[in-house]
Amino acid sequence: MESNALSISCAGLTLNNPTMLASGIMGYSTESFQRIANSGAGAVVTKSVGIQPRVGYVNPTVVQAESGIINAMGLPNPGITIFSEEIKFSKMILRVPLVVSIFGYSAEDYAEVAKKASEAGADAIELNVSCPHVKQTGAEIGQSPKLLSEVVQQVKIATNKPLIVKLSPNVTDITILAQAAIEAGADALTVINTLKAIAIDVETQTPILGNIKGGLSGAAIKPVALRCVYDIADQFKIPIIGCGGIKNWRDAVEFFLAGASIVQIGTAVADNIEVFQSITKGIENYLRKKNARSVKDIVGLAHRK
Ligand code: RRO
Repeated sequence: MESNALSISCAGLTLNNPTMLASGIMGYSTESFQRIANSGAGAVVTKSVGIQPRVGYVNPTVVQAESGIINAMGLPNPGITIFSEEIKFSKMILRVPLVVSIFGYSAEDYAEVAKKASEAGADAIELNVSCPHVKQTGAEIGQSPKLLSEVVQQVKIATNKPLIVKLSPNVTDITILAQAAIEAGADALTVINTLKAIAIDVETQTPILGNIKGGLSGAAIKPVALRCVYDIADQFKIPIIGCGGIKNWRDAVEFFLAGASIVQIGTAVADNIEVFQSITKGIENYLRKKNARSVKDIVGLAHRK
């Protein structure tokens, strides 16, 4: 095994190890990015930011489910003008790549936010076209090959930073959306955002979340995420960032074997910020045991016929 077996170059980004903080968890301040980087993440992704500030949905915004959580935060964010200052500040301090997640209500919005985030110093842009529960953005764009294609094309014109498109699992065939994103110029795909879900309280006999429905994340969605990665890797050559229920090295390795080159960790970070280190150590041991020189050596191996 090479000494830098864990480092990975993918879609124009180079990471010391193949883990990233997923968007949505601890994602707004330089201080929290720094904490995540110090605990061993190879890169961090911000919470999604749009043109205007949004306060998000009323509480409760998160509820525990079996083997996961359901959230409906509602895209709370300070808006790109204020957030640009945080990006600039983070870039002075952070020693891992900073990926800025963005959203909009039109292709023009997405392009404007991407341009401002890039000018502020983002190392890459992740397009949130997959939030399951905010109207006129997110999955409402990412479920339509035509709208998705328009957004990706406009953002491609607005920035020359690597462009990562985060796909929704709430579709009939995720490969159709993957194809639209790839043909429009995506450099990588993050697979997947949360699954649309609901929790109901039997005492009050009402939905628990303020927004009624939300997105399920955590261990419960891992097999679905893994299948989505597998389906896309089966058809396309694009770099894939696996996301969904990864909490230990074994989960991460499953995603590499399915075709991902990097994994994002979200829900598991809320329980244990040290998760990046334990996953990285476990991947390193696994590569050594299998005589693999790097993560790249095992990417997609589960597709061998
Ligand atoms: O903010 C949210 O409620 C949210 C977003 Br933007 C997303 O992409 N996925 C999710 O589960 N929640």
